[in-house]
Amino acid sequence: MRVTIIGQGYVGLTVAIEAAKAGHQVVGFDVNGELVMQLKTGKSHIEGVSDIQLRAFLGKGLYEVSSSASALKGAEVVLIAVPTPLDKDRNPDTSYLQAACTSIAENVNSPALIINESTSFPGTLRNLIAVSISSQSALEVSHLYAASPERVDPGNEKWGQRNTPRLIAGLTPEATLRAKEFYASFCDTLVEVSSPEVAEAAKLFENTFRQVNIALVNEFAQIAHALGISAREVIDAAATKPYGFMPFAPGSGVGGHCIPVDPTYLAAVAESAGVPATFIRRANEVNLAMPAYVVGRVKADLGSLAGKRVLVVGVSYKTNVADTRETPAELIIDGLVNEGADVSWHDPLVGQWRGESSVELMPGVADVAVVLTLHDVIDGNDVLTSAGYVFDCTGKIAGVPGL
Ligand code: SAJ
Repeated sequence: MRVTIIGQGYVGLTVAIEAAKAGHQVVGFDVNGELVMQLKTGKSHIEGVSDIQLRAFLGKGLYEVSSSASALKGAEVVLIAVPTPLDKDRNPDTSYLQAACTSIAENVNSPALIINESTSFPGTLRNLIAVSISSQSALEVSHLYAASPERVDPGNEKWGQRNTPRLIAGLTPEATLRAKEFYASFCDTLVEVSSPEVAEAAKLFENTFRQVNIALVNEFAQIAHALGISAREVIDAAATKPYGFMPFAPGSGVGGHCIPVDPTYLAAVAESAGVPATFIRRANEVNLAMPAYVVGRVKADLGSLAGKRVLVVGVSYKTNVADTRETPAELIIDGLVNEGADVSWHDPLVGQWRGESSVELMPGVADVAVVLTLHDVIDGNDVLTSAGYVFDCTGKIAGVPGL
């Protein structure tokens, strides 16, 4: 089938390649002209899609990419895989979804199956996407609508599109059927749920579950430190319980495009329905306060940080990825600078960030090293020799203070 995917980020490009592998004629549409030019040259920008794969499907004519919405014309299936971030006030920002609906309304002039993969609040497909497209469509075109929230974990070598169970529900039985037929071509396990709202809510709940448990372990880490107990040893001890427990690790905060964001979509829709989401909001606050806690712990150990050379090790939001979205490193570096420290950072996966370059990990390069993310390529011993004092948020460097 002719499949057009709106958004060629870590979700859209991943699904595009999987659909091309299944023999679909895939067109990727992205408003980012630079990204489109890069993809046209066969250069991937995400873990999990290699340049070789990209070039192979470009060469076979099974994948093409465009920055023009006219690429949507003639699509039989349109997948929406655009960002659903928070705005500057940390409220849900559905502007990318709205833009995608306008592109569809203006270009998809024959009946198509419209599937939303972007994470959003329950009711988005029914009350935002379907309404927006039909109200903007010049012609009376009756599309089918379904929701199937993305479950892409870039770089995860165990769970990919084929073996990760996929939730599916359409606004009509025919839409559900057509969506299942489409995904069956590259997903082994399809889980039909009773409505798109269930699928949308499940995605938010999956990640809110993760966020509140991370907040719990972050709060516990502060309690354990105050009691002079190793939080990680306690967590490991609790994890010996073979049932009813799932370990999480304390960290410098919660970054990425999912965990800091999705729970706020759930809280917002709860409050719009008149139900307070105090627990979810509080968990967000605990995680957002971790950068200040980390700076406070370093300052408590060293006294004034004024004039100290501080090296932050690992600025991406999690191990072995180069993504810096919502990374706690930003608040931690700003907090250290506010204390008068002379801050530099080392992250071989990121390289360039906020107009600065990663510095080399050299012996004695700093007075203080604060480890936020320890990629596999970073040797903990090199961190130990880089500074006289090391504070480790990852639990991977023995014998130094940390979380
Ligand atoms: N984090 C902790 N402690 C933990 C786990 C994570 O502090 O115990 C922090 C990480 O350092 C990071 C943030 O939370 O800053 C998010 O980490 P994550 O492991 O949840 O990674 P993400 O954001 O890539 O989450 C994605 C999600 N996948 C989808 O939404 C499809 C999430 O549901 C997955 O569980 C997660 O990947 C995964 O397991 O890799």
